[in-house]
Amino acid sequence: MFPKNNYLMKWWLRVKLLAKVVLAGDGGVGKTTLIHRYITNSFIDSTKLTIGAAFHTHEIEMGEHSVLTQIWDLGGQEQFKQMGLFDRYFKGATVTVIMFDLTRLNTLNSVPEWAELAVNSSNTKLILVGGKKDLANGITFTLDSFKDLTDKYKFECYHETSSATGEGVADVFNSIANIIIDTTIEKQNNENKEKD
Ligand SMILES: Nc1nc2c(ncn2[C@@H]2O[C@H](COP(=O)(O)OP(=O)(O)OP(=O)(O)O)[C@@H](O)[C@H]2O)c(=O)[nH]1
Ligand SMILES: [Mg+2]
Repeated sequence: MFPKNNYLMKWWLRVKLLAKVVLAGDGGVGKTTLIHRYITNSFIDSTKLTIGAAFHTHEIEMGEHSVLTQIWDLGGQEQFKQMGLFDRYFKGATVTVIMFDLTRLNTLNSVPEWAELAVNSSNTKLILVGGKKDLANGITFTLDSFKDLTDKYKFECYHETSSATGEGVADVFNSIANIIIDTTIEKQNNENKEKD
C-alpha cells in the first residue's frame, strides 16, 4: 500500500529507496576505477581486471532522500561475456550504466551489445558514460552525438568522466539516484491507479 498523502509519501520513500545498479562495458574502460573514485574519492592507477563481477553497496544522499544502491560492477573481458553469466546480474536492475573509453573509441561498438543484454533481462533505464576524459585529448561528445543509439535504447543521459581528476563522477551517481527516485514514484503511482 503506497501513501497518497505528501508527508507520508516522503516518509515512505525514505524506507523504500533501495535499488540495483549495474555497471557494464568492455574490459579496461574504467568501471572499477569509477566506482572506487566515487566511494573513496581516490584514484587507483593500476586496477586488476574484474573477474566475473564485484559487488558494492552505497548510499547516495540526494537532498532529502537517501538512496541505497546495490552496485554490480561486471568484468567486461570477452571471456566473461562468452560465458553467458550476465543475464542474472541484469535481472531486476533499475539503472544500468554502460561505459566506453574516450581513448579507445572502438569500445563504443560494444555499447549496443551491452544494452541488449541489459534490456533483455530487466526493465532497466540506461545511462551512457565516456570514461578517461583526462586522457582524451579534447575528444568530447553529447547525447545527440549518439542519435542511433539513443533512438534505439533511450539512454536517459550521457556523462563524461575522469576517475583521475574526479570530473563528472558525482554527476553519474546523481543521475542514478534521480532515476531511482523517479522510477520508484512512477511505479507506485501506477500501482495506485490500478487499485483505484
Ligand atoms: N588516466 C585515467 N586512467 C583511468 C581512468 N579510469 C580508469 N583508468 C585506468 O584504466 C585501467 C582499467 O581500469 P578498470 O577500472 O580496471 O577497468 P574496468 O572497466 O573495470 O575493466 P574490467 O574489470 O576488465 O572490465 C586502470 O589502469 C585504471 O587506472 C581515468 O578516468 N583516467
Ligand atoms: Mg573492473
